[in-house]
Amino acid sequence: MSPPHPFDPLSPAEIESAVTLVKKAHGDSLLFHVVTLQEPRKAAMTAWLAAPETAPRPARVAEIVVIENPAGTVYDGLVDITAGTITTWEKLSGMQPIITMEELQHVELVVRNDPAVIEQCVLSGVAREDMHKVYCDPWTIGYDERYGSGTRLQQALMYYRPDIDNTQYQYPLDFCPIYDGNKDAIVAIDIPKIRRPLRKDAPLDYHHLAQEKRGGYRTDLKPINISQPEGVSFDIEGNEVSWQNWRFHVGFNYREGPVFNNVRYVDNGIERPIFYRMSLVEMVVPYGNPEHPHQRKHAFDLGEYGAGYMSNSLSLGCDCKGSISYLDASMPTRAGGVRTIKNAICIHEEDDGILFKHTDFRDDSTIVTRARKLIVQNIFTAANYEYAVQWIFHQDGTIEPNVRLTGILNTYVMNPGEDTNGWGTQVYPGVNAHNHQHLFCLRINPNLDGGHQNSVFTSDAMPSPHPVGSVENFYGNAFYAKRTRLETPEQAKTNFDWSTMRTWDMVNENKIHPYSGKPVSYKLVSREVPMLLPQPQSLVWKRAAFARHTVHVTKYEDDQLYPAGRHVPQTSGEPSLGMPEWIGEGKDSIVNTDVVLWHTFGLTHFPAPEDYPVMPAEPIVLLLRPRHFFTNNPVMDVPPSYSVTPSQILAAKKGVYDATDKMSTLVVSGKTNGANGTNGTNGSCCKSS
Ligand code: ABN
Ligand code: CU
Repeated sequence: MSPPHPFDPLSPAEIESAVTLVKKAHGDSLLFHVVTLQEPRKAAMTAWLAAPETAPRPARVAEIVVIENPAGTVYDGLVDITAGTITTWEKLSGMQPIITMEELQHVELVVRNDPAVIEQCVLSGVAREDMHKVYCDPWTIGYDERYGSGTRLQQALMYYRPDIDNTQYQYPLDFCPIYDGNKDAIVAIDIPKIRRPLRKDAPLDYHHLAQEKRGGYRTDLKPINISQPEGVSFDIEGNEVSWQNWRFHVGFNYREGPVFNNVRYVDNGIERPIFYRMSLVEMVVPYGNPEHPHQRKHAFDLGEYGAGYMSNSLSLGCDCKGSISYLDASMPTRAGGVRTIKNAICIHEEDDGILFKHTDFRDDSTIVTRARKLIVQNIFTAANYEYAVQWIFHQDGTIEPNVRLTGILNTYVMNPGEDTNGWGTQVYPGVNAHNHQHLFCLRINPNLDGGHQNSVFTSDAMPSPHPVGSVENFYGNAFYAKRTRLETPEQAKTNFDWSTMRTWDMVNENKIHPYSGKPVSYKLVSREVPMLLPQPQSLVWKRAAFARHTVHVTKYEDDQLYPAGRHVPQTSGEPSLGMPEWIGEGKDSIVNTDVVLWHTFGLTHFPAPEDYPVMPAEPIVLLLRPRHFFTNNPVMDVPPSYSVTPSQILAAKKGVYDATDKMSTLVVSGKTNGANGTNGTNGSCCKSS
């Protein structure tokens, strides 16, 4: 069997051998929170990528994070799986590792059996014998100054479900138990000053049984299918994907979910590197209600829970439609076994509308070329929310990170007639959905055209500085793209600017485009970029330093992956971990060197009744676009649907290029007339036909 690609995630066998080594050396009762690939050091990896036959193959190394109970001691280690040795083993203090799904599920059992919680449930109006109808979403406590970081704490957001099929988030309970993972017990309950008893409003559910009772589903939808009768146009070998001119490796880990490495584009037969690594690395969801204990509600869904750990097993014809390939993902169980999420990533193609078109208005000579796209998707469920993360590769060299937010609002109970004080919305009787933000952090390490020496510029659309009537701008119409090179991490702390529609260019200044005279670049276009609303010096501001600006740029260092810190649960933000530590005074040069661009994007969510009981997906679209990268339009070789030249029009269309889709059908007054070509038209795209 050939060895794994150095970027491949750890296989089940590799996870098992790392765990076996650790257990042998440090005891059988450890709880495994992380067993994941430590990606090869970049220097070694780039050498291997350049000469896989001759350069040493990077070793397979596992990062390990365990908890040893009852003391709750945390250890961080590295295992060289190739050599069968533990190379580092470090005891941490004041750090809490990522939460596992097993911990979350366990807390619900503890909560249901805790006498003080039962008392509060009864006070709220839950019958004592109905504790099996009480549920909780155990969030890491975030940070609570009363407890600090030494003990492992979760806050249980409480709900009542009268019927197992009811929406969990409709009947929140008003108190919040605190669970201590080291003691395996509820150690406190936060009880609000104003009590809000359990509401009795009729449930509003979104599942099919409820919908059938409401009158059923709409009946005017005919099937719509993606059909690829001759198979797909992509190829996957292991985790290496090739599609059209794209080549990349898709990895996966517990935290980021999909990771893209060594992303390149074949340009006229030459493989041109674009990004060494690209992934979502963090997100924070701060909630905006200041009343205790809601001020504590802010989730780092990647750093605290892990997009990988929370990944859905995607299903054919449902999460993904058409001809689909899947990649599975393996991760440790807490006891040190292996859990495999089948179909954690799906890969497929879709039609993508018009790629380019032009018609000459004189004679209707025309060309129309349809686009298609390759979608690499992962969906994770962060308790109430679903995040469908799509990485969309376009034929023209554009990459489109695309996140769709759906699932269910996080909710809190309201009394009849209660004022939300503007911090939330009554989305259904008795259901208060608090204002919040979803702020994601994208990390990109460019290596444009093979050069690991890159720079980042802001690009601002600016009017000429010269006034109307001046020699330089007599008519006042002049405008231009002002490019500013970001010289240091401090200067690179930049924000979106609506007045200039700011974009950011990742640039290889050593490669100049022959026509434009500009360096090859990839432009980040992203316009859903809310400002972090928690104020400077607030807890979220301190913990989520990455979210203070739209873009940060740092000099590349191995292991600088997680901008809110390596271990996120219960960090106080004092000091702020991750990015601020790396940036320091921010005076290093980031010009023409190996740089990492960090981009925070997302949305501010003021809930509304349309979001209830389940939210229609809201998309956020980013673009990474080649600029001055290709000699000219790189997709002129994509076969058109139809092309006819002026001379061919004159020659009665002799020699037209006609690959019109014969499956397309003509619809007249809502009635399908049959396949194109059999419907009385000649099926060409040209309107004079
Ligand atoms: N959104 C916070 C969260 C995620 C997973 C599990 C619990 C809470
Ligand atoms: Cu939201």
